[in-house]
Amino acid sequence: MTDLTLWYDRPATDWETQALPIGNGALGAMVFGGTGTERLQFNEKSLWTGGPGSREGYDFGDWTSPRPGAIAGVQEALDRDGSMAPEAVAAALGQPKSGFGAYQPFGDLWLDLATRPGSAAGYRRELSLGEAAARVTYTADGVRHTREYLASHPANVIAGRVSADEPGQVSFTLRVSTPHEDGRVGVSAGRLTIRGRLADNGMTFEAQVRVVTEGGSRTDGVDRITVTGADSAVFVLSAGTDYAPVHPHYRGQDPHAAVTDAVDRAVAQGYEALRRAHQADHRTLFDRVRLDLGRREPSIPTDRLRAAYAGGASADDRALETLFFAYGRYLLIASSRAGSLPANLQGVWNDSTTPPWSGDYHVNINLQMNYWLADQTNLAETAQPYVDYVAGLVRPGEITAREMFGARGWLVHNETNPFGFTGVHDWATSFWFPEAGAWLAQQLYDRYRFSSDTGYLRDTAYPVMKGAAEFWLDTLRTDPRDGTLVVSPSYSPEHGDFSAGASMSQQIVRDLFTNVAEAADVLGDAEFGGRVRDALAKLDPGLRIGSWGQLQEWKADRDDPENAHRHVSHLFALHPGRQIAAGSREGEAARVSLTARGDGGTGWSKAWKINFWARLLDGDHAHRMLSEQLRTSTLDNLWDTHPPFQIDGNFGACAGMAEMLVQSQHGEIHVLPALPSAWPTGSVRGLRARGDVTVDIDWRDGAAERITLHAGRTGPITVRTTLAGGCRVSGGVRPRRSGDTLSWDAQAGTAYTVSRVSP
Ligand code: FUC
Repeated sequence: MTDLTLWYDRPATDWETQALPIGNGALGAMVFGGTGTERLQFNEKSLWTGGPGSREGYDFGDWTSPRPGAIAGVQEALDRDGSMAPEAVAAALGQPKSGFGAYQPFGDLWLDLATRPGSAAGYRRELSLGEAAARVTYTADGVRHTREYLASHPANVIAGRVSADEPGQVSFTLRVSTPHEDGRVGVSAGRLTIRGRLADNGMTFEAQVRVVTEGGSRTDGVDRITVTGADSAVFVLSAGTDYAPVHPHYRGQDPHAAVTDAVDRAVAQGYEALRRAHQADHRTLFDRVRLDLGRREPSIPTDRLRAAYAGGASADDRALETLFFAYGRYLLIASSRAGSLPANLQGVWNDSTTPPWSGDYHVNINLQMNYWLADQTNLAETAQPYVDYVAGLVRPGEITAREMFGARGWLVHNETNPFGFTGVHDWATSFWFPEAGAWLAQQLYDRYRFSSDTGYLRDTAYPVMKGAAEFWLDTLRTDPRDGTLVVSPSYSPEHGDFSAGASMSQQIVRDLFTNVAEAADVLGDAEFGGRVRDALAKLDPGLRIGSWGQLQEWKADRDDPENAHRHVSHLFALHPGRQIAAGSREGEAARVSLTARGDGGTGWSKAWKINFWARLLDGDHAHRMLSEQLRTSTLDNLWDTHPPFQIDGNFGACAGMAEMLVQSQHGEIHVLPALPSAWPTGSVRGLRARGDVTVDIDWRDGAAERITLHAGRTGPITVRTTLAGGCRVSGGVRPRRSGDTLSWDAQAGTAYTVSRVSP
């Protein structure tokens, strides 16, 4: 089975650019596929330094001593002078990070193989996205060797099977290493255990590996297990820590019992049953969406496919784009499943004790981007860790709101960790971003817009959204320039000076208030809905058009048309917000700003620009950004690179490709809103639209031929499509037509097919 498979004709030597990722949300591994020594570098997502108990002392980023009047002082200076240098604001409001910590690698699992050096031929290393399995095969001295690895979510293990096409040919020594000085290894009865406590914060970690053989013999060493002359062998690994997502201590049970249980159950189940259950679980999610851009199976390995990619008309270019789309969904399934932390800057994969940006949760774009694809590409379940995590920020965020701002509600600033870090640090251009909480809450509401699940809205999303709104109701300030309500101090992420009322700040708060008001209507919270609407009426919407026709980044017109900064924050209202529609005055201004920023940027920046251009209904420019990302910000293993590797770009690009095919942010389902000329003919199955609708599309020569809408609930549906003029709709409905739109009242559980009527 080679469909949707990354494959290579040699082993990986480099972790970041070549090794292949498998994962089950909590556990992840990078497979190298060596022939002399095999390496699986592995992770467990809660293994973090920092937090409570950290040697440096942990303060949640909250001010260690009160600073009465500090924020007011900055606000007054901004009212007086209009702007302030980030360094000056950081000196007044920042504080050095203490005990923030970093995501840690767990260890490496090694298989020292008996293959004679230089003897391997016919080598293939692959990652099947459909099966969620990594494989290595080669022939040595006339024997075909095969290894397969998978990371099972239902069993919570990483498992591998080592086999050969002749009996008695499987021999290797399995050992484990860890970068953590107090990790101790022990072996007994075919079970290798590694256990310790992180020196920084005392977090307990444990991993176990059990080895089971068919034929041959197994020998336990002091710190390794040797298999000799077996027909095949299976290993099963599980790992855990005593982390718990509970404020304020963030510690729970010792991992020993759960790890032992997972490993023993998996061994008892047997590899075939484990594999079947894993694939059933994976396919339930992965198979919901299928994209066909007219691809053919490429005959060259994936690294060469990527190197040859030109963003042109070749079948290989379409194949790479299709693979990249599927890979985004695969990576989310592999790095974000219920019961664990959300995908961090590297998903779940990390080989460094000092990863870039601590491998943390950056919340001025990155964590949000990780989840843009979840609902759109029919993977709603994978966002559960995000929902739980954001809800878990409320408690510490309330303390930060009270102590720092004297406000009700909650907030989080620019970056956070698994230990409720909701306060500040002192890096001048990124320490201050109290809007992050509102932005995180936006996605909780959007999840409701996709699912129409009122129970979820009431019990989960609304309390978080309301708390975020309470914070802003208490802290917005009347702008002496024009009497509107503004955020102050306000900072457009990582760019320019501090001021009052930067566009992104205003747009995020407006989006939050709009969502809270809508939700309050649904849930009957009239009093709070009314308060929010009053504030909304006075709020500066952050949508000013400036002297060169641009959407202003700040309230004062100071945009530099030559500036190509990677953050394009002032276009929040275009995407992921919904306050700007293509074709409006603001939409045109957004286009001017985006054009000026250019097609460059880091990996995630390019991914965001795919989404922006798709929302501006410019499919060719969206595709040009996808091409830029594939040509210049994608590694041989198809990981996005900032540089270095950062997974947000994989997720953001996948979401952007979905935005090119279906949009639904403005109350109607827009089919093929931004189809590029490079994709003249194709089909997609299973994309989701807001209002609980699943969408299938076939298109030919750049136009839709057939659209099927699967209604999940009873209620009105409006579809915008070029088919509207000459089509028939199945399902016994007579749609109302208006220009390019068709509307009807849908019944839950019914599929409606819109198809072209030949003239
Ligand atoms: C934001 C970006 C950087 C980087 C970091 C992890 O701060 O501005 O480019 O992606 O997050």
